[in-house]
Amino acid sequence: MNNAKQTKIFDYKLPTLIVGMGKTGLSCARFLQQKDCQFSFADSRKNSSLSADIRKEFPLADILTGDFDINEFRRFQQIIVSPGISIRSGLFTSLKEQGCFILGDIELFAQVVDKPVIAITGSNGKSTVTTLVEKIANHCGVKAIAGGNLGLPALDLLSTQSDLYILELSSFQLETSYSLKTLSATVLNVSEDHMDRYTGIQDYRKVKETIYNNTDYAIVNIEEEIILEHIISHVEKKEQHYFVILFGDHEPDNKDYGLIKAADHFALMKGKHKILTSNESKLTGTYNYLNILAAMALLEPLQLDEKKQIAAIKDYTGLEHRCEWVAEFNRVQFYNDSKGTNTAATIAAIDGIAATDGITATDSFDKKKIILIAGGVGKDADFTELGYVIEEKIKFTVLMGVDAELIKSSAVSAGVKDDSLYSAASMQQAVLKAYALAQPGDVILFSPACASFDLYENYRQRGDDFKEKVMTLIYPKQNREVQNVC
Ligand code: UMA
Repeated sequence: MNNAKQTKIFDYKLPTLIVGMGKTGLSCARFLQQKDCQFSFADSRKNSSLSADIRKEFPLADILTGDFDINEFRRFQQIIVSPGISIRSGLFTSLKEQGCFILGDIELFAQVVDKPVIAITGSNGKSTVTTLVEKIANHCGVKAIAGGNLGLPALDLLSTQSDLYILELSSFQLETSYSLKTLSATVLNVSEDHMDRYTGIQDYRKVKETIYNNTDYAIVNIEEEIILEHIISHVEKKEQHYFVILFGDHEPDNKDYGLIKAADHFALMKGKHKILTSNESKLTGTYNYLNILAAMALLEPLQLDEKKQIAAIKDYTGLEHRCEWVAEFNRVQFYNDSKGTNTAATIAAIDGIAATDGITATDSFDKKKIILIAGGVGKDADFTELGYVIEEKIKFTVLMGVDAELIKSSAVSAGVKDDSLYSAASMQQAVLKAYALAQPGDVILFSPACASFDLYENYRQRGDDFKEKVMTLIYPKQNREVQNVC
């Protein structure tokens, strides 16, 4: 658990090891260099994408490549570990036992930041909420900048001299943060993800919950019952002194945020006060309305002008790679949800797409208009629920990537007929096959429910590839890959 009392103060005079030569490693190195702190690098891969840039920028820094070696690591009393590397391995556990300070970039950030921080975690929607909070704050005249897991490393934000920092935090980053003090913080939701790094969902949830440890305002999703129980218990036992604001798909009490369903829309409410209606926002899907409520709750301590907040919300179009509309071709719509890297995200995307089309869930599901392209690295996830959703709501499914077979067998076990399941060896094949199966009025949704690392550097590259293949379909190039889809 995060605990300010246990935190060690980072000592810039001690030689430090930076593990991981990616974005985080680079930002830590730049930060330490400004502080005249000596550092070395370690990376278990010989050629990571940024390593060449790092070698160029820090030609004198020692670089340890190849398998991590405890004897080499032992020379350092401080080790900054990038989020993609688990600190639960025997190597880091024993270094910790030997007194080594193991931390992440967020801990370094926490020890120097002198402006308010809003922190957001959750299995899904965290990038949407993070960028929405940033947009609202700026629109209301607060100089705010967002980063962290979102893409711009936290330490890089400091040079912007902002008045408010908004951090999207992954569970990996929370594991190596101990003293982050926040103005407000939230766990948006918890569903199975990264099960290759955790012993189960309880373990994963426990790490996510540490985001509340040192916050003034705990913004809690009322549907996350286990977290809510813990929060109430901390308040009752006076272990924590935060204000608690709830948000959720419910009629809210006075200080809380909720949704009230009307005939063809939702009212987004703060207590009895209607903030706006769902059809005034460009975002669709209940999960997105909850994201808006969470963003407003997170900003509540700043007491911003409500009219300006609403104007910013109305103007917010959502994120690239997150249920992003790509094109319409012969009355077939294409959506890119490459950021849907777990089953809950993909299920939410399927529901959201139905709402986007202005068709009710029942209509859409009876007629089954959605053709899903999914697959990639499953991260040891259980695809059972996705199988049922495919059976109930998806017309055809095209699967690709290393764990395509796992999704296929879950779908078959849920009762999906074999002849509605297809496999593709590449994105181009997947797009061509999905389009070949589509009728006018259908929607092709690329929402992989998996990570991208089998075929791509990251979800952005994967989403860009999907969009490029859709564009090639619409505006054909001469050398089109030969179709070979089974
Ligand atoms: N590496 C090793 N050994 C390993 C694994 C990785 O040496 O076993 C090295 C790689 O060779 C590479 C470096 O570590 O040189 C990469 O470090 P990293 O994986 O921590 O990635 P960064 O480039 O530092 O990016 C990280 C986050 N990545 C991960 O958490 C996996 C980025 O989140 C984040 O945007 C960035 O810091 C800035 O804060 C990405 C992500 O996929 C988007 N996050 C996961 C998610 O959203 O589900 C958690």
